[in-house]
Order: sequence, then C-alpha cells, then structure tokens
Amino acid sequence: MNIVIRYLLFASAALTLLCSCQTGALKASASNETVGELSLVMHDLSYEPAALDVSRSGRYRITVKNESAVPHDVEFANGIRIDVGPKQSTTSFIDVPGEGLAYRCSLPGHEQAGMKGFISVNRQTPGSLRVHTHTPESTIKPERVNPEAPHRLPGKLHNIELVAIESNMAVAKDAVQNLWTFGGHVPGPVIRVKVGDKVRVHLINPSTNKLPHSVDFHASQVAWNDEMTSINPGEDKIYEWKADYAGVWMYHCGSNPALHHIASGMYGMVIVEPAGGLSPVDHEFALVQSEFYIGDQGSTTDLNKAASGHPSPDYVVFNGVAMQYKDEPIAVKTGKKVRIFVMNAGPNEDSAFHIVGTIFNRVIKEGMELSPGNKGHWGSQAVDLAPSQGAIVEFTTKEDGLYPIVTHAFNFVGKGALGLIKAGDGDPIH
Ligand SMILES: [Cu+2]
Repeated sequence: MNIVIRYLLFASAALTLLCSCQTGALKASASNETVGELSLVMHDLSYEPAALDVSRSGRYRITVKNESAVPHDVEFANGIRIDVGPKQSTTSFIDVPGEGLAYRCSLPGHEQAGMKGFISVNRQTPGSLRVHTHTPESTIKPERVNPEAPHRLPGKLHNIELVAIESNMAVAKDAVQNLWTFGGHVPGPVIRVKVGDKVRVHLINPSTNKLPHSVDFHASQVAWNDEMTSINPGEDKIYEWKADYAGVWMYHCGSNPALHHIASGMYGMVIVEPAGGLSPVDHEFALVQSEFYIGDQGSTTDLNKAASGHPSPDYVVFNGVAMQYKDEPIAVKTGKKVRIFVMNAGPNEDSAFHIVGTIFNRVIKEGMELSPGNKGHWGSQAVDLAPSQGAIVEFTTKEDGLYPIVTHAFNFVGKGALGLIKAGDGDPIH
C-alpha cells in the first residue's frame, strides 16, 4: 500500500515545470516556486490519505494517482480541479493557504461516499470541511408516469437499448434532484417478455454523463463480474440473457456505491410471462415502489441518509413521483378484472402493497401462487415485498368509487406512497 505523503521541504528555485495535467480546470500560476511535495492516491471511492498536514502554507507540487478503474477528480476549495483517468497519474501545483484547504471529488455522489479530505497547516483543524458548490433553484415540475403495463414484446429475441441519463428531475412538487436513470425516467422502461426469450441489452453511458454505470438484471443468470461490470462515460456494452424463469423482476444499476445509484433512480421492472402467456384481463398496470432520500435542491440524493441503519426516507413513491396517482387517479371499469405488476425497488424499506376496498383473488409472488377458485376460497389483503421483490396481484372493484393504493406501512402513506384507483365515475352514490 502506497501511503505516500512525501513532504519534502525545499525552498526552491524554479524547478520542475513538469505538469502532465490534462485538465482545463487548472489555472496557470505566476510562479512555480514550491515549498514541498504532496501525493494523493485515489481508490474506488476514497482518497489515501484522507487528511494531509503540512508545516507551512505555500505552493506545493502534488502528484495524484488514480488506482481505481473509473475516472475521478480532486477539486480544491479554491476552485482548482485535477481530473485523473483510470489507472493514470497527474502532477500539478496547488496553493495551500494558512487556514488549510479542503478537497473532494466533484463527481456526483463521490464526496458523500467518502471522497473528501483536508490539507491542514500545522494541524490546525478546519472550521468546515465542506467544499461548497452553488446549485441554482430549479423550476422543473413532476411528470406523471403512465401506469399502464406495456404489451409483451413480440418475437423471441429482443434488442433493447438502455441509455444511462443523469438529469435534474422532480420527485415531488417541490423536490428536484439530480437523478440517474435508465432512459431519462424513473423507473426505467418496463421490459416484458416470456420464458424462453433472449434479451440483448445494449447499455450506453453517454460521454455527457459524469459517472460510471452498469445494469444487473435479476431475471438473468450470468456472472456478476462479466455482464454487470461498470462502464465509464463514453462507453457501451452488450448484456445478453435468457429469460429462464417467469416472474416480476428488478433490474438496477450496481455501480459503486450501488445504494446511491439505486436511491437515485436507476431501477426498473422486467416481466417474464410463462411460455404460454398470462390469462387475459381487462386492465393491466405496472407500479414500482421506491424511496427518495433528498439532498440539496437540484443536487444529488443524500447517500448518508440512505445508508443509515434506520433510514427515514423523505419520500416513498409509486413510479418515481410522490402522490402522482392521488392527484390524477388510475381509471378502471367497475366489475372488471384488474392486474397489477408490482415491484419494490427499495433500496431499503419493505412494502405492504394493499389496495383499500379490494381483495386480491390472485397473487403470484416470487414464484408462489394463490389462484382464484382455490378449494378453501382463500384471498389476500396485502403483499409483502422486501427490496427487489415483485408480484402480480389481481382483483375486481365491486362498485363505482375510489380505491386507495398504499403501502400498509402507513408512515409512508403521507410521504407519497398513496395513489387512487377510480372505478367508473368515482362516485359510489347514485
Ligand atoms: Cu448507475
């Protein structure tokens, strides 16, 4: 392990103009007189060391080595940033003031994940370690996600393009976050196939993104360190899998830290029908439950909140936006068969999926089935879904009216996990 803070004091005359820096963010300085040398090593999501101490202020020559497989940078509180590609090394100069200098990785989420530190002068403790960035208020409004389940894809081989998109989106009326998505929406597209089909996914990470991304299909049986590896901005890859088992499956980004990539919106649903297909019904919907841990307005979601042993989400939502189906209910016809594909993306909390005023007469959850017309006339009131689990539920609305969709973990209903099914005209009194 290379714990290198070589800190050589040499009052220097103009030596080493070598600057193999590759960043436009670096500013040229009037003089390259240095008072010492510093070294910093970048690992997956950390710096080594996380704290540096020097005995005097002044200009230092700094070597930054990135030992990880993904790009990182080190951004100092004075605005100077050094970008270092995977397995590369860069040398530059940095002015350390008497009060010390904070540094961090400016890539979204990396500071929260631990990529931050401080250069102190004579062990003076900093007042604040935070490198502040200004994020403008956003006027982005939530967009309603169509809850209807798509039809099954025709044919037996499906070519699917999945583009990782990082953009600011509203998760509730007043909460805009820099979300990471598959295809620009949360959740990502519903992929619906049948047992025996082949799915060839072309994962694209555009060069305009800042982070590595990946995808993990729970419906597939492949090696984690092959298909699921991360790709950097500007790269793409093919992830091919066969639908061996029927179910409602999760897919998600697994790039480090996977918790943050999931908490930021990188998940979606795969429906694999039995080879013979599902029985016809009158309405089909797809709902994904998930949590948001809100960071500063317009900034990334809060990894520290999400990583808590007792997490307290700010929002729990169906299909990416708090309360969207309460504000605009999902319409069905009274007395008709309704099927919902439901999946809990988490990342942390369980779901107790329930629709007030109905009884599920069919539940297929994680390979186990409750069928209508069973001998004991058994029914089901709520489906428990741990993070990543999925189910199919079926029911009928008996009369015109409103039927709330909730997780029966009721502390979350006020946090956005509330929708409405509107049967007929929504009015039970005629
Ligand atoms: Cu990702």
